Amino acid sequence: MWRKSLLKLCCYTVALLSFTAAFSQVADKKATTETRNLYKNLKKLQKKGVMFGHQDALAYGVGWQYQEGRNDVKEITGELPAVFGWDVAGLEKGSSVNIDSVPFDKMREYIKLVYDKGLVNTISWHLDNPLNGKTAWDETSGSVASILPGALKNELYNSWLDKLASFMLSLEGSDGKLIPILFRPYHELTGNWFWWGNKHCTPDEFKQLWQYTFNYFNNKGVHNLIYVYNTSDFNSTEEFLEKYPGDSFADMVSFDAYDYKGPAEGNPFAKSLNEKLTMLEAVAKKHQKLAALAETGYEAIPYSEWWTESLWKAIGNHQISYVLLWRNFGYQPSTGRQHFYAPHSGHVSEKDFLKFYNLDKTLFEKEVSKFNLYK
Ligand code: BMA
Repeated sequence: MWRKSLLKLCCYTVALLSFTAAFSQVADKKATTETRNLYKNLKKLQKKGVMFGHQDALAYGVGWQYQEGRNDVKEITGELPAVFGWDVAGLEKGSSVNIDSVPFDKMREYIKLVYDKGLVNTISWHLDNPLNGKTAWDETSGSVASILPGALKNELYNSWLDKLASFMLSLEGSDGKLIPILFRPYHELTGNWFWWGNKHCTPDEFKQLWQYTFNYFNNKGVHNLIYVYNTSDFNSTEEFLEKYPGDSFADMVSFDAYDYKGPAEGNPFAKSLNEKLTMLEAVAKKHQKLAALAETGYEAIPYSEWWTESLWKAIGNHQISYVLLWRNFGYQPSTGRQHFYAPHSGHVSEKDFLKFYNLDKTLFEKEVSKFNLYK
């Protein structure tokens, strides 16, 4: 009798373990060991705190460009961010530099440096419109439909994916392993400003595009990607998930949100960010996915307490893997504005940023590299 019960118990345990294992697996069934480890470890780390990320952070900052060892956040805190964002727009056209003039050869070196330190790389793609050659901000409806199998621009799109695939496969760490990347294509999909955006394709077309891209990379042997689904604004979980390609095609759910107004009138940014994070967390929990605030910031940070009074008030009670601040370009002649989102030494929000940095639950270079994310 006791033998039978023991057998039953064993069966239950095995079933439970495989159920849990299935949930902690990356969408790409052939993902490399390092990619699988990263995913599994990010899930653990998400329970400890939120990693701080910054776009293009090793390439340039406010008042400097391509100076080895420099980084705006490190010059304030003594530590690098934990997550580094890169954008590969331009790669599809065979350009040697990206949309913001970062040479791809340098980007590859930075990505390696980040991986060698045990930190995290994420890639977005502001790709041109394959239908008409205009920029990512072109709003021609029907563009998504034009690159699906059998449609006019499918071959062209394939040739772009080939270029991206070779780039992904050229990312190698000092240990000779392929570097895992949090890949966030077709971002801010609920907005209307990109050709893949909300009004410009149907949910079905968008899902087809995502699944096609996923399968294409898979067939090309690209197995170092963790797929990040990303929206801009949304008012409900249904709206957030309207174009979600399915649990077998995504690993992380995320959105982008920027502050344009500051703390006046009840801090609308913090209030709405907090509400959206509550919805995001619910989605992440239900679908057993990682969660992130994939882009945020208040351009030039005119509010000196923004880090603790706005950002942290909104995110502090939520479980998210990382928060990424957009790029520190500096003065942008095309807009006549200062374009930066993380502080630099001497900035009015420096003191407050140090408070944010010192919080137990904000994670930077040291804590994250100790975590051995790829092992
Ligand atoms: C935008 C701005 C642009 C940039 C683009 C792609 O939000 O920062 O200046 O070209 O992202 O990185």
